[in-house]
Amino acid sequence: MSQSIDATAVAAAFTEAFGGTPDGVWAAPGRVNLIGEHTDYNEGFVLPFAIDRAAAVAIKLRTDNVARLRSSYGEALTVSVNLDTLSHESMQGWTAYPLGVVWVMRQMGITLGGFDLFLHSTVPSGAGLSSSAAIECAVATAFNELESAGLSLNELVLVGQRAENEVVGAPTGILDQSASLLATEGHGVFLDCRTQESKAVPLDLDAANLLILVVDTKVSHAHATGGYSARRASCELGAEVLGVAALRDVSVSGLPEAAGLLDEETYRRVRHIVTENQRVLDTIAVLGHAGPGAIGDLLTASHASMRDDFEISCPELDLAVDTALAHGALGARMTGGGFGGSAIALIPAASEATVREGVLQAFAAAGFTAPDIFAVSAAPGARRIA
Ligand code: GAF
Repeated sequence: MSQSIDATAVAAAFTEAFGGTPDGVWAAPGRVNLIGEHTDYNEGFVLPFAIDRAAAVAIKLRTDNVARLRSSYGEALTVSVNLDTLSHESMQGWTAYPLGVVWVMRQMGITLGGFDLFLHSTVPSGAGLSSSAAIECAVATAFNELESAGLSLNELVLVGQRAENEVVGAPTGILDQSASLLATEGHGVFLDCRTQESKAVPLDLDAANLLILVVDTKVSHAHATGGYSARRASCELGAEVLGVAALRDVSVSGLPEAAGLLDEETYRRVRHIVTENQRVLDTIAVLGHAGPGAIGDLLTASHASMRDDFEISCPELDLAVDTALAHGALGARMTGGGFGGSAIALIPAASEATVREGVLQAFAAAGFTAPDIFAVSAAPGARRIA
């Protein structure tokens, strides 16, 4: 199946589901986070880029307050809800993402009536590539335009984040929605999560004969439960004990003092965030003066920090990283929230087959499910495509 979104096919699927022609089709990409993991909710720095896999929604406004939703996921079932009686219980499964956005926009006082919506996505779900944020951002972009709501991109980021936090129930930061909405082709998004200031950073892998491979381990993760919120709680505890507003305010030179104030585990969580923030800044500096071929060690150090200090990796992610490095990757790390999902490897383009084969063989030898391995390039952010 092609991973690029065919707007005509999405519009045709809409027509088959609901009849009539949609008012438009909007797409928003998934993302790979190059570096800066779990730093977003600590008001720190991140450097993601959008990938060439996206969620697309075809939408037609209705004259009543009924929303009908259908997707190309699984069975062809239409979910129908009345927006005036929308409750958390009526927003279940994949519909929580589009309806969550609608719920937030209505809470903000934006007049938003009924609609028919068809969703098709090429972002694999549960792979740590922001399939949920892609849906939220496509829907938020669509209604911002359809209802002339006039929200800025940074405001749309917060709409998506609120949908995730308040409706889906995942206590996530702004990394994923920022990548999906602010990305530009061929660039990473260097984002200060405290101020929401962002800068497009050139990521010209082709010119350097490099590429980034994603290894989707197929180990599924969910951030609404378990480890993600526990890590967030550790960070908040660390900030409280250290007397700072957020861990962004602790520098690498402040770590020895922090060690004396925190229990051993909280200290390691804090050390990951503090050193990861510095690695993002170092990556920006190295990209600027030496280019992407020189950032490999920073990526690999980031993985070690997530594996040993933040403890959000898993055997499959570690194997993907170690095997890619053993087969010529310049750097490799898990990407996204962790506990499964995907790793990325920065490799010389000429090594693609070697790295791919090596990882496949290592997974087979370990008895792990075969991973999905594919190259990604820095794609544009959310936009209307028809
Ligand atoms: C997930 C979250 F949604 C992001 O906000 C971010 O915290 C990320 O994990 C870890 O960097 O993707």
